[in-house]
Amino acid sequence: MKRTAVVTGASSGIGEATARRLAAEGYDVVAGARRRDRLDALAAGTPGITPVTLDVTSQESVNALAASLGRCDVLVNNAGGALGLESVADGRLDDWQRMYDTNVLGSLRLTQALLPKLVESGDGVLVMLTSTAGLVSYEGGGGYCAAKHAQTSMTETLRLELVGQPVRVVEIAPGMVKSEGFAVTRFRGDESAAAKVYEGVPGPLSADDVADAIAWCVTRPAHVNVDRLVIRPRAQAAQHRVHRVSG
Ligand code: 8X3
Repeated sequence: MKRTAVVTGASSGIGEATARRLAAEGYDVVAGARRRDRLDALAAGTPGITPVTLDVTSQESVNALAASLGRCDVLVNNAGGALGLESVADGRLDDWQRMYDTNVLGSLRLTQALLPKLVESGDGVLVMLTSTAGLVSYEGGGGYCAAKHAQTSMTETLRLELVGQPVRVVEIAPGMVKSEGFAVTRFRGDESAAAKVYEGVPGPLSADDVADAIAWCVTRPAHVNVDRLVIRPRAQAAQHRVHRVSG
């Protein structure tokens, strides 16, 4: 029986790359996201991927996904993202709410819905895509750092609560990843502001780099739990210490 992996936020960036990579590793991949047209294109070009319309902020949508699955061996909670770079003083409540709802509660909804199947698989792997923003704080990061810190804490708690059960809990915390959409969403569609994030950085990570790390973690033997994998480009020694070259 082939193992099944569910990947959320699979219509672009790290989620899409992870869906492709896990399919190449031999998993039946259930790729969930809201943008069905993009999922269909992904599935059409990659054998082993089943597209599922999924809104992680809707309990109904998450329940429907869970009910449709015969099994689940791997869950990659990737859906989420950043909105805005305002200071805490100027932060927009609706942005903070949205970031909490997608990054934290979205992961919680999927985890609660699929945990029984992960346990049942006998070797379940739950992967949480957090961020280095879940480990440190930075100016303008307010709502995103708060949400990612919450997700990091939830991941640690889960690992403690699940000890003794056949489920590994893996946290992947990427630093600077130049992926389609992340910075553009954060800057509310301003492409040139988004491009500046990566300006002069020799070799920011790609979505494929992160997918590679995820694939490595989930394909370790069942007794090996990679608790947290922090992955940054060589040019980013720390959140504020980024090497840039002028063009
Ligand atoms: C993305 C990393 O530095 O934009 O999760 O917070 S950062």
